[in-house]
Amino acid sequence: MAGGRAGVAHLRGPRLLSANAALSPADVKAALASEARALGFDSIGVTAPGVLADAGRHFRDFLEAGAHGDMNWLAAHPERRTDPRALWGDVRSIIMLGVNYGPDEDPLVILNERTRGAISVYAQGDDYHDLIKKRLKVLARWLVATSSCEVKVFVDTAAVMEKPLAQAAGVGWQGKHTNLVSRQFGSWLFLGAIFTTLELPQDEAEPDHCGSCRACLDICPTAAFPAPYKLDARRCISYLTIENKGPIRHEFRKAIGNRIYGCDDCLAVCPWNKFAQAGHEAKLAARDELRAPSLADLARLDNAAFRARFTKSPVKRIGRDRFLRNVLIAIGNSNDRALATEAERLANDSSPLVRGAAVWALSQLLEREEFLARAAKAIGAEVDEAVREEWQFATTLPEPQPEERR
Ligand code: B12
Ligand code: SF4
Ligand code: SF4
Repeated sequence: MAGGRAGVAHLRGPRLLSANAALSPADVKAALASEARALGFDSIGVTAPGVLADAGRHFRDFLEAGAHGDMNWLAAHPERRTDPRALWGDVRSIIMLGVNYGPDEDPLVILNERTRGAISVYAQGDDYHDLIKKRLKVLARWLVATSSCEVKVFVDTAAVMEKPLAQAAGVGWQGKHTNLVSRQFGSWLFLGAIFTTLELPQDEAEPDHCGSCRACLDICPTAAFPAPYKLDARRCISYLTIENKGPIRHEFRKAIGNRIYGCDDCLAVCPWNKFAQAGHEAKLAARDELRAPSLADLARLDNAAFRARFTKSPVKRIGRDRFLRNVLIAIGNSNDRALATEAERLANDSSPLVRGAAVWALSQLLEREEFLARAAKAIGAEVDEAVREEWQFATTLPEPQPEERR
């Protein structure tokens, strides 16, 4: 997942420990792998900093096409992202690590429960950034103490192309959905990186095992893949529900269904998941209250209740208003007339973002006559231009089919 916080730590070690002076690079690498596994990493591989030539070209094409949308932090410093040596001139080896977060149930089943919200698997437990960063630091300290090198650790938030680096390090391959797929863990690996001044033996890159499969491309609800291996982030529900700060574009609202934070469809459908196992990390495991939360309950969260409910969860990052915007889109897609009461209340919320989404939800749930009467009263009283436009636009929408309503 994406993020904007500083995700880097730099450690400088004491001089070579005499006990380890005789260790060869291959010995250090083997000991590093067992140390990593003891710390709970499920996958590890080593690559060199100069491996991103193709990935760098693709990244620049992605930016030129504007596929990053409003993620300006992703477009900043392309020279660093596409060449780790521009990020840190002393780097000699890159150690890529993976943590399995495989779900213990099929993430697609919840999509049929329209009065409940679907939170993507990665966000149902504690925030992986915190957990993985702590572990990376412990492992990096071990390496510093063992080999008198310098290190920097990264997880997600720095200008590092983690997926192509992990492929070059043999951890998996970038599938047609653009995520890293592992033969052992399927789509469900979080990634982290240790850059070091140490020369370590490199692993072989993992070849592509997608073959003629295109399951992930075909399942995408918003047609976010312009071609295999290419994502237009602006169409991806993960971007729309997490990164996108303003109102969600009308063309995507129906397709979002009940996905209120991220999306797992392309990951979940991958046939390589048949080899996956449920993650073993308790902190990343789904909290019961985040597996299938009721939309009615979520619609009642104020700021304090939102923060309490999502303590330590990645969901907390988007804040209550953006989250309620997502919940209201799901309410609009619920076909449950009873949920119109929640949308009615939120149409008077102090946040224009929430009011605007509530208008759309009402337009989907109320009988047309009732909605038009409600709109006629509300438009004049609304102080925010964007929300007024939501009301006006909603009056032009075709009436939802009555048989679709419960
Ligand atoms: C920006 C970002 C997003 C954006 C954009 C996603 C994207 N695919 O670029 C958004 C918000 C949409 C997003 C969503 C998700 N993200 Co995210 N995200 C990132 C981030 C910060 C940067 C990724 C990046 O550089 N994107 C830019 C594009 C251009 O790079 P790319 O995906 O590698 O693109 C390659 C392909 O397009 C390919 N390519 C392009 N053209 C062509 C042509 C040919 C012929 C070929 C062969 C290849 C090819 O080459 C490009 C370069 O390698 C990384 C962390 C990091 N620092 O790497 C996490 C990361 C990728 N996200 C992650 C996760 C878990 C997710 C979600 C699953 C979360 C969710 N459940 O909602 C979704 C998955 C959506 C998807 N299908 O990708 C994990 C993925 C782990 C893994 N196993 O791969 C990462 C690595 C975070 C982490 N540390 O674990 N994310
Ligand atoms: S995460 Fe969902 S919306 Fe995004 S590309 Fe995958 S299937 Fe499409
Ligand atoms: S679903 Fe098929 S095409 Fe997509 S990543 Fe998995 S194997 Fe590759």
